[in-house]
Amino acid sequence: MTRQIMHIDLDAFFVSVEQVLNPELKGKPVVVGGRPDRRGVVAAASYEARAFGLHAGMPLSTAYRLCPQATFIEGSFSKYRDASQKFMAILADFSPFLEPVGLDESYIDATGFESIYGSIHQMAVAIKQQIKDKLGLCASVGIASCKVVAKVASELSKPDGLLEVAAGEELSFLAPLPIAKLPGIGKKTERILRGLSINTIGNLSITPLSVLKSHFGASGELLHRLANGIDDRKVEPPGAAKSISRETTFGKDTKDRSLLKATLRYLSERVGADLRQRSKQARCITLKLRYADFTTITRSHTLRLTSDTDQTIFDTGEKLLKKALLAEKQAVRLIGIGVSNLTEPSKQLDMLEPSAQRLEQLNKAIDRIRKKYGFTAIQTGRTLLLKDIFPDDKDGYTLQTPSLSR
Ligand code: DCP
Ligand code: CA
Repeated sequence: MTRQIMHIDLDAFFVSVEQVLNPELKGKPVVVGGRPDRRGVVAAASYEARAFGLHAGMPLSTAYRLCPQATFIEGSFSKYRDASQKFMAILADFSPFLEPVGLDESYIDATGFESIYGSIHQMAVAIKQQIKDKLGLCASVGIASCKVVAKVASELSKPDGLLEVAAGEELSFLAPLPIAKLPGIGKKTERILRGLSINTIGNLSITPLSVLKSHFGASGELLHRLANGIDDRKVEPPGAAKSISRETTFGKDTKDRSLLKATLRYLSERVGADLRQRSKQARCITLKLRYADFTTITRSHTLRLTSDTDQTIFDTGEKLLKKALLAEKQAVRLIGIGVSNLTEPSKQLDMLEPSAQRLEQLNKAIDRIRKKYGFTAIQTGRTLLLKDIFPDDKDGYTLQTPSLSR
């Protein structure tokens, strides 16, 4: 099956964050890195500054000589870290299959997401729009069947670009580009390749493997594969999950409290099972609701003591739900529940209480039975209601947004 990999990269990141904070700087040559009379290099240059030849890594003194009218800013990392976290959070709303790279770029494995967004192209448009709306930043997106081609595509599409390389077109897309465009080719590799009259990725793709191996050893093979648009590296979400959530969109917007509660109970059980499988406990529980008019709210509660039981997740979610429903009369389109602020399980005060111990044992027993006989083998009174609404199999109920509701 052909994969659909997306590479998303913010344009002129540090500079763009500064321009959002100080709109007077928009459309002007701006440099983040420091005052021009200081030693140091350009960290980021606006596209207007790049027109004068400025680029990252250039000494500030050279930058000033080429473009004295540019605004030079010291910059502060906390602003960029903050923007980066918000950027990644937006992406995480679109897909859990996310691999952040550095502060301002990320891969998404969007395979199969056509059914949700209409097409991967539309998904990319929606992502760009959210980043623009929520952060005021421009992102460029590349879409292709593998990471390397997606990355080259996003780079080539800049600024504010969107470029899709169709399956089968990888090689013809890469071939005319200069070798420096291939990720992983640094200054030194470029010099050696140019010395061999290998100037384009196409030249590189047809260079015998033996030649590349003799110059670059084992990495010669990787170069050869990447130049041919062959890249089976997976999109790898960062090791430890920071949060676990499940959500689903109803077939029809609803105000039915028992349906809302039953669905919340089911989603809580899925979250709880996942949490226990990862041997984690959560401190923060978040309810998410999207109303008929698409307004989306989240409501969180911080637990006094961390927990991994379905009951605590559901009870907390239910309280948040009750409050939210009192405050808003609209029908509900989507409901979700998540846990965050995850910690390793620890012996807690609560554990000295027999009732808490019983709860923990109960959850363990439920997990064991479900592992053996399937998720719906055990049902609490509340979720039984779902039986008449959703089809179920060994893996649980099939909700409306399958990729998010496992
Ligand atoms: N950065 C840095 N020093 C460098 C390169 C980059 O401090 N030599 C920082 C500043 C950039 C950020 O990392 O804003 C992201 O790097 P990118 O290479 O993605 O460059 P930009 O986002 O600035 O520009 P582009 O639009 O080309 O992605
Ligand atoms: Ca960038």
